[in-house]
Amino acid sequence: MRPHETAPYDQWIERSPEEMVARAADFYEEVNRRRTTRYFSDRPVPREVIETCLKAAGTAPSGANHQPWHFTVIESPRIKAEVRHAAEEEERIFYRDKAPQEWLDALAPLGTDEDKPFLETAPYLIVVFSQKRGGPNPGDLKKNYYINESVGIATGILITALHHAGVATLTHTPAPMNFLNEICGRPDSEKPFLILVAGYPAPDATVPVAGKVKKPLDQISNWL
Ligand code: IYR
Repeated sequence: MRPHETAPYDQWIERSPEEMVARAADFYEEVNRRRTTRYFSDRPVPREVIETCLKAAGTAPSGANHQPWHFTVIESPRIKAEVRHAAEEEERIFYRDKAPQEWLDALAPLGTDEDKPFLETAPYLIVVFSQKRGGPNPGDLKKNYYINESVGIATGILITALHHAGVATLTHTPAPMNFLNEICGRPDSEKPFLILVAGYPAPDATVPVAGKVKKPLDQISNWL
């Protein structure tokens, strides 16, 4: 191995097998209560919650530890309205013209459509960008690696951190999403990855029954 600076792994906490079993079960029970909803309340959520969850996302593993992500948090009602307007324009084209029937059929059980009021109602829109170039230090312009994998993992941690903190989310991916660079003032070297709508669910929020159906363990795994 080439010489590199090391430090003891001293933040690791050893757990007994019994504790591991219990913690795994507790965590499963908690994440299994997460649902994606399209109905949000406008009740405010403390900014510190979002900041801490973003810090959690920023701990994600990434290609060469380049951390190829950027999160723009939109709380301004004016800018949220701009995002809604642009997203609905794209979505109208998607639902009316672009989407093949097979895709529309796949979405039917989820009840999605071109109306995206949640983009204005929810207190925060977190726009996740992936970076083609960057590096661990400010100003780095090195090539990034495994960008989608890295940003996907960070986004997964962000969704889980928000859920754990008591914040509901909706992953929204208008296509194409280039309009987000302009609205968020991000460079062309960054690509919008998705919008995470975040806030309290509306008091009368619903979730599609089809979204509750998760494949059982024997359908998502095998052991050799
Ligand atoms: N972007 C569209 C369509 C859409 C696509 C998939 I795949 C979804 O899981 C949900 C929606 C929209 O946001 O409505």
